[in-house]
Amino acid sequence: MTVMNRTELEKLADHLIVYIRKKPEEYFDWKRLEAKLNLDREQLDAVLEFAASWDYKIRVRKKLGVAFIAPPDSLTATEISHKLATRWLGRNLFCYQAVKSTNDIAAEMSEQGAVEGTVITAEQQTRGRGRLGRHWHSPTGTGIYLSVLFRPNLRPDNAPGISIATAVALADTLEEYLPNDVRIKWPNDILIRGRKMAGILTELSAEGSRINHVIVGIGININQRAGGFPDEIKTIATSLRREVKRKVNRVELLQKFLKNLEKQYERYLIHRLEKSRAKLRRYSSLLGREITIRAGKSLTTGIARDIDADGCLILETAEGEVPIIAGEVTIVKK
Ligand code: BTX
Repeated sequence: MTVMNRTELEKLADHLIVYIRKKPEEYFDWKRLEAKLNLDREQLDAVLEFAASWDYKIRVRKKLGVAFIAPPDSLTATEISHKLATRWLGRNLFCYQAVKSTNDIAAEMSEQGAVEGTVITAEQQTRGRGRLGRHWHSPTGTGIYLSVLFRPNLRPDNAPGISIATAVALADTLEEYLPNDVRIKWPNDILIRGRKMAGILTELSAEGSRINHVIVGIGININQRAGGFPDEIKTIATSLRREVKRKVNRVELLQKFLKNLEKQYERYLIHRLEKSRAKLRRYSSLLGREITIRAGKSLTTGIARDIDADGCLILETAEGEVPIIAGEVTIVKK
């Protein structure tokens, strides 16, 4: 028998799973599988062992053959690609167990020429980042941490709007699980009943008036239990599981999100946020409220009135209406 290397095993295990999952719980006999994958029995055993290491539930019977029982709740390329309904987003997909930050990997891949729509996911981040160097708590197996590489033919000042378009795609996705409770806290947080369930970190690389890439990093708390957050964030964070009171399939949610994101991004390239403004108003947690926005050292206070087609928050100040492109928002307490 020829010994297979890891890449070959990975490819064959992927083929095997795609093939047997077409008829769950039905046995595929050994001869059929050997012929399908062009392997001898010993090689087939090695492939099965490899597939089992991905936590698939596969039943193996000496006399009957092999049956697919259930997929794991893990973010593997095989799982995410199976039934992924996007045309281009996430078709170049890399799934890791543990990384420092998926945004860093996306930046490295961008340097090496990765295509637009490349997606990086991880089960865990050891140095997940928020904005301004803040930490993003990214424990293993419970959240979704991903980065998407975009190469839009836009001006750099159009990049922040991509972050808002992403927030709309994410809010649309979460709304399926939590009708009426999803809010976007401009520009980059998703809140459920006042607590943060997801955050978006957008990083831009540009030369002059040309965008080289926009990397959008998204962290979503999915299956953390109510008491599963560290002390620093336990009063401000929430997870989908905590809100819907059941475990949620992360792969399914991610597939829906990627589909929504593809749509929102394509729409943004043509119309900016013009066609999403009604939605943005409905999702916004800030409109009508008195807020202060910090951008670098400058502070602006006023009433949040609207979000324009470029994603700017329109603030009504003592000097009139001012569009603000980015910043940290605090709500002024009365
Ligand atoms: P942010 O700066 O708005 O939020 C960071 C703040 O949110 C922290 O200071 C903390 O108070 C709170 N926080 C930290 N972790 C969590 C959490 N899991 N749930 C709720 N609140 C939390 C938001 O930045 C942008 C986060 C983007 C994260 C993604 S994950 C994939 C990609 N890779 C990467 O390194 N970052 C992005």
